[in-house]
Amino acid sequence: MEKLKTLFKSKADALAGEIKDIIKEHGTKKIGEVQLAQIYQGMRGITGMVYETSLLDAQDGIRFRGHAIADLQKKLPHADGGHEPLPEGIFYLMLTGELPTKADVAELSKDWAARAQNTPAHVFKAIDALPINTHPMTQYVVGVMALQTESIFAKKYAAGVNKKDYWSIMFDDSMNLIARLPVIAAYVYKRKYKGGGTVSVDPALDWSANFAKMIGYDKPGFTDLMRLYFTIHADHEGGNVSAHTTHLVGSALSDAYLSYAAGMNGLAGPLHGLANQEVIKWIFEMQKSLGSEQPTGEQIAAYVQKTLSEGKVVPGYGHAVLRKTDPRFTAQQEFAKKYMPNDPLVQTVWKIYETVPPILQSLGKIKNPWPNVDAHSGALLTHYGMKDYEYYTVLFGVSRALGVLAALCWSRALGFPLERPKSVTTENVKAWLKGVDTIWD
Ligand code: HAX
Repeated sequence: MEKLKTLFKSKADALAGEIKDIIKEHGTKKIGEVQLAQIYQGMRGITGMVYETSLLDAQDGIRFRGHAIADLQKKLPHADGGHEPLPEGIFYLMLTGELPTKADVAELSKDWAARAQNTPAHVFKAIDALPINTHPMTQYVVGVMALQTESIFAKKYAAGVNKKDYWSIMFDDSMNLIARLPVIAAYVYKRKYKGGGTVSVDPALDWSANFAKMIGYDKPGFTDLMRLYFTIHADHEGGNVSAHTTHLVGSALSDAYLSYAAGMNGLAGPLHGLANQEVIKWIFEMQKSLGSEQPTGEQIAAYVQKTLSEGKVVPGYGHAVLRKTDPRFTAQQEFAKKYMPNDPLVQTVWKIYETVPPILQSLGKIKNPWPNVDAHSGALLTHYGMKDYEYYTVLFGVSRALGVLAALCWSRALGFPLERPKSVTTENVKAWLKGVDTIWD
């Protein structure tokens, strides 16, 4: 992978120079202003960090280095016989800003398969120490944390390393970690749902095909679904909980393992990545409660009202930034239209899509009534037989590694400092409102 590493470094050096000049010339210019409500309400809309790998537009959705998902489905290399982009390609794109060739992507597949060999036994032992009913996300994060013994960054930092070399050891750690994540994820799956067993990587397969094979899902279509899934969940600019957490923890010079594990703990929250399990759970509960596999629009509407009246959210709907249907939802809907248009669960997801937005809109307080990425994925996985919905967020987590670790390489290469925003107390705020000098003035 020397070629990719060298290409990344050349891009990073060029950008680091530009950033230096930008700060020197324009560093005192203001970007927006912060309103009091924003600091109480989750810092929505405050531009507060630089994150190179992707950018989210409220109307158009995510752009990976300027490319929309629908374009990338055509522009990124596919596996022989496959119809969806290989996630290796989106990693290459996020890391370098360049679209990879088929050969670039094949090289990455081979490199990751090689790095994934001989995952240390203590990683599996650490997972095995947990009760079997432990949530798969917890088992996954414990596996990642156990693998931290392999961090080159941590070892070299302890021995004393020049800060100019941080990028290189962050790159090596990121590549090793990404390579082994499907192994950890597959081990957790087999342990929890298939009575256990070892997992091993086939050097001839790509990252997604290896994962599908390790978990025992070799049905036609599932591997391609994994390629699409791992591509579209990879990144969503820097402010979302998993990306921001990884970035924040990494800013303390925590290594890739520590930083990514922290991000995964954020992904495991129900308002973020866990929403994919919540969606399918909610649909199964609705079907059970109504005694119907394919409820009508009226039945769904009544169930949505019941959910809202119980003080719960409708999972899979709404977004902190997006104000339109998530293009990641649309990409999955297109996949379903092509391969499983008559699946009753898929049709129910589409019926929910017709029914929910007007109801949420009518409440008058929800800024985005449209579906997000999590509204569709469970129906696709269930179609291929994967009904173990508590596992779904692990799949999201494997994919998210591509974005947050590419971004972490950028943060170290650009020498981004420790992140440390200012906080205030309500006492401060009240004093400030009365015109008293406060510590932030
Ligand atoms: N169902 C019911 N109420 C909702 C709602 C939904 N789907 N989405 C937003 N609201 C409510 C909020 O809870 C909030 O209510 P209160 O004022 O009573 O606190 C109000 O509408 C305003 O919220 P908002 O400004 O529109 O949305 P936020 O930026 O605060 O929150 C969330 C964004 C994604 C957290 C929110 O839409 C939500 O809870 N959605 C359901 C959970 C979900 O699908 N999460 C996954 C999001 C995508 C993602 O990260 N995937 O990993």
